Amino acid sequence: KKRVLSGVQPTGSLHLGNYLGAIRNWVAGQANYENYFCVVDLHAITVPHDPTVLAANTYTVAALYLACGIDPNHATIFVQSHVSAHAELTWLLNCITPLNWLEDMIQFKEKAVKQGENVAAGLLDYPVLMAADILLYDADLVPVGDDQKQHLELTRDIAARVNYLFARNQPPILKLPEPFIAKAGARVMSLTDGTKKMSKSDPSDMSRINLLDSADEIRKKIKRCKTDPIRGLVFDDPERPEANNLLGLYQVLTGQTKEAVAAECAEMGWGQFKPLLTDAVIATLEPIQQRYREIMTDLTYLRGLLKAGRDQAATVANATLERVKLAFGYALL
Ligand code: AQP
Repeated sequence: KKRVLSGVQPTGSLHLGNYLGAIRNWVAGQANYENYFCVVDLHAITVPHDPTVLAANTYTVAALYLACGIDPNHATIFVQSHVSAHAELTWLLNCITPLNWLEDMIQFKEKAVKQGENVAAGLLDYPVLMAADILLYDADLVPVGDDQKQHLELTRDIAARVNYLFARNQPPILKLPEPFIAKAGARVMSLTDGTKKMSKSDPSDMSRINLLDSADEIRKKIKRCKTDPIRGLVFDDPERPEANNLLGLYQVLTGQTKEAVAAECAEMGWGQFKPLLTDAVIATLEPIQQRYREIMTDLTYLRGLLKAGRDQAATVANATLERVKLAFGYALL
């Protein structure tokens, strides 16, 4: 079976973008692959973080993986900081990654602007840590949202550079992964600005639908979300990014084709459409929230699962780390 690796940061509430761009696709393909899904808590501290909530958020994300349908029989679920090979390989990769590759990353530029003068070196290094995550597991496929595509390309460049520097004309040391970006849901946009992606770090909670929002909150957010005064809702009009985003959401959530949604909504006004979208969101999130509450009533099960996940992940990761250290010329005992 091909191997899949992906992860989400425990930086705040997971939202519909994380679900539709990533987790839902992990669930859909899980039976066909050997899966590793991690909670990337080392990435979570690349922006200022609150130590009093990091652990709780880590359990929340792991529980949401299960609640969204990740099956522990098909997937190893673990926490990044529990497997020390991630940090170790990052250091080795840091030392062969040209600085200007990192300075060119769009996410770094966007997040660095928000941080002002307090940008941590770790933020620049975020994609190298992500490369280590992926390369440690010899992952074939990395299912992520569209916003991570550039980081995946960088991961391939870093792997190719290691192979070139230390295994020229020999079997490669690191495997180059393929991105796996589903078309529908790949980029869910903000509810308050259809040109920006839905994001955990947007200061306005009205900009996103969190997976744990109550039905009332969802209703309120969709009622107030940004629209336009035009009647008749259409996809792909660059002048109407909100219409495109909300129709796209409705399409993925109801599992319909784009053509069917376009036909259904061609004559609709927002007043008629918004309740339909609201119902579709609530119908998707209610069963997830129910399972989430069950998992969180007793953390014993989740902790046990994460321990087993750590042991399984470490076995694979340590073997790769040793291979890379040998190639770099380290003295191994
Ligand atoms: N708006 C989005 N549409 C589609 N996919 C998305 N993803 C994130 N936002 C969207 C995908 O979710 C996965 C996990 O993301 P992450 O938490 O590791 O980091 P992120 O991409 O930085 O997510 P956020 O919500 O935007 O967090 P902040 O605001 O903290 O940076 C990834 O596969 C991502 O593609």
